[in-house]
This record gives sequence, C-alpha cells and structure tokens, in this order.
Amino acid sequence: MQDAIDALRGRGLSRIESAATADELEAARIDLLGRKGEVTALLRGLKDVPADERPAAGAALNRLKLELTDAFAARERDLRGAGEAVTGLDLTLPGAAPVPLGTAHPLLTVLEEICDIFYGLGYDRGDGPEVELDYYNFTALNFPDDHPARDIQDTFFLSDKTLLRTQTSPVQVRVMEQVTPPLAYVFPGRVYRNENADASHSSEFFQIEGLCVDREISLVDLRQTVDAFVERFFGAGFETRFRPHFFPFTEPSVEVDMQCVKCGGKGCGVCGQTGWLEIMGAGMVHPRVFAAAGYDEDAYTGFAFGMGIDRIAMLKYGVDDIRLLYENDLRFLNQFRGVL
Ligand code: 2U9
Repeated sequence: MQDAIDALRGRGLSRIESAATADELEAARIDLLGRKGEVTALLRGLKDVPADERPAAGAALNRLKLELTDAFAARERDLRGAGEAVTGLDLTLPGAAPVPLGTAHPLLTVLEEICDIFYGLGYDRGDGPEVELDYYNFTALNFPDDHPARDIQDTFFLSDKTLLRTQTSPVQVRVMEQVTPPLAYVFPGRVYRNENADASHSSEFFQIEGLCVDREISLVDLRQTVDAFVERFFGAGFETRFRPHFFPFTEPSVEVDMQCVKCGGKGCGVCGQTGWLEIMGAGMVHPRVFAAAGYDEDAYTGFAFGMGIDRIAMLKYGVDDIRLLYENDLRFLNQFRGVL
C-alpha cells in the first residue's frame, strides 16, 4: 500500500505541476481527487489492507490527499497570477466588493442639528481652544478664587494658569472681547471634567452654550428661545418650566425642565416618576461678566444658556449609558446608519 501511495504522490504532483491551463488542472483534480479518482480508489482499497497496517496506511493516504489539495491550490494561484500578468492587472481599478461607508457619529449629528435650529433663529457660531487660560474659564466668569470647581478634583489643570476647559463659556468671553452688541452666538464643543466615568458621567463630553446680548434683553426672550428650541428639536406639545438656581456667571439663574420625552409628563422610569426632565441651565448674564469682557453693564443685558449635547442625544434616542457614545462599538453606531 505504501508503495502505491508513494508512486501516486510522484505522479500526482508532477501532473499538477505540468498543468498549463485551468482546464488541465481541473481535469487532473478530477482524475486524482474526484469520486472515481486514484486517491479515492486507494481509500476504497483500505479495507483489503491487513488490520494491523490499516491505521498507518489510512493516515498516509490522508496526508497524500492534503498534499495534493495544497499543490492544486498553489498551482491555481500561479496560473491565475500568470493570466493576470498577460492580460495586465490594473491596481488602480476600484474593487468589485462594495466598500462600507462610514456615517457621522450620532453626537456630531445632534450637535449640528442643534446648531441648525439656532442658525434659524439668527445665531452665529463661535469656536475656541480646548486648552484654556484659568482667566477665561473661571475668573472672567465671576468664579471666586476659592470656588470648588477650581479644585484639581474637578478640573484638569495643565499648569498654574492653563487647564482643559470645563465648559464652552470661555469662548463667549473671547467673542465678547471682539464683538460689539447686538449679538447672538452658539458655542458647541468638547469639554473636560476630572470625574470618574459612570452611566451618566464622562471625563469628556460635548456641550453647547448660547449667548444673546442687546439693550433690553429679558428673561422673557430666554423663555421664548428655550420653547422654540424644544419644539424644533423634540417636537410640539412639550411644556417647559424654569426652576431658580445659582451660577456664578448668571443672575438670576435657572435650571430648565421639559415634560418627559418618554411619558409626556405622566411619570415613568426615565423621569424618575416626576414627569419632568432637566435639559439645560440658563440665566441673565451677570453684570460682572459684562464688565470683565469690557461691556458697559448699565447699557446691555443678555441671556446665556448651556446644555450637555450627550444628555440631549441620550434623551432623544433612548440611550441609557453615556459611555456608549465614546466606545465606538460598531454594533451601537450602526443603529444610527441612515437614521440620523
Ligand atoms: C458667559 C455668560 C454666561 C452659560 C451657562 C449654564 C447655565 C449651564 C451646564 C449645562 C449642563 C453645563 O453641560 S453642563 O454640565 N451649563 O447650566 N451655562 S448658563 O452661561 C454663560 C456663559 C458665558 C459669558
């Protein structure tokens, strides 16, 4: 049996090697490995081999089969390569298989959607550095020297005077230094907080703030702006409410709630049974902030607001863990393909 296997190996390999075309190679494959081929015939003959030699003969036949299969694959590659060399392979042609296209990240889509709503209300857009001076991030915004937000527990300081911005407000001060009122701007961007990540906190997230300054701007203008935004972003029929709050940079300050996007106000798991969801903070710009930016605080008034884009995106699309927005797991991202 072993002699027959060795003889077939020699004959088989040289036949494969000498096949000059794909058709010749296919004919050799049928003759060697086909149902009525030579290897198959030897396999059938195993039953006549003495029982004590049968396992070794079976293993040798299996090795031969694998060797011939590999030789076929190698020869097939050679022949295909030669054919291409003759016909000329154009490596600049696009591949035949469809190339999957990427899509915008849901956070970016929501950011642009919010900006578009404010462009429709006549707002411009301001951008500024993520590495900021302590002055623009805190001092000019009326944070006292001993304010807890200035603690290294809360803010990533890079040096005594520089830090990763904790909000986009410093851009507003920079714009006010350059632009004379009336003005209306939105400031979207990435911000940083020194805190541990959990389902609703991340050490980096996206924010959008707004600023509107003119003579005689009032809290009523803020209310109407908030309502216009909520109606355009979440749809009609959601009430909003202002709750008194405190921020160093606005006076008076408020937190803004809207009726729950899930239950419409009845009370559910998303709104903690209250029927309301907090969507932003806001208020009338503090006169000291105007003074720091070089505005006449007796001549101008203005409102400002800030909201977390992550939070707004999560509420709108029912995402319950902020970390999903930063892990870039395609199983998550692909759900937004063609939807946003
Ligand atoms: C200037 C004057 C006033 C911006 C404001 C908020 C209220 C606010 C938070 C929302 C959720 C930050 O992302 S968050 O954690 N922001 O509540 N921001 S008023 O007020 C300004 C900004 C700049 C010159």
